[in-house]
Amino acid sequence: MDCLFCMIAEGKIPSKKIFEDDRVLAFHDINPQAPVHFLVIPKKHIATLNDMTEEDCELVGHMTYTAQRLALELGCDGGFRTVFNCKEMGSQTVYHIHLHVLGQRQMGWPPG
Ligand code: IU
Repeated sequence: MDCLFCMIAEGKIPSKKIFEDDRVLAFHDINPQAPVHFLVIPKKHIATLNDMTEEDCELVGHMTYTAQRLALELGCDGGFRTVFNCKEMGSQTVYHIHLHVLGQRQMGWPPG
């Protein structure tokens, strides 16, 4: 499949891997926006959050739990930001869902 994050999940394109299991992969973002900035992706191809179905709920819950666990392992015990960008208006650029995890700096609100 012609999807960059599928190829990263399959190990065909290298990434700075943090964690992997049978369902998800976590790796450092190539263009970090915070001292800690990694992505959690499902191995299953889901293009956008709008393409998620009820059967994906457990998978997305596992992505969220993985994000929390790794954020704490990387020292973000004071808090961190998680973001799913969805489609053009949400600034999504890679069409394979990914949970951004940003930490180790003070976040602002509202986001840009
Ligand atoms: P977005 O939510 O789709 O805008 O985020 C895509 C992210 O994927 C963005 O932060 C990129 O820096 C990141 N990324 C990456 O880590 N490795 C890549 O090969 C590519 C994008 I292309």
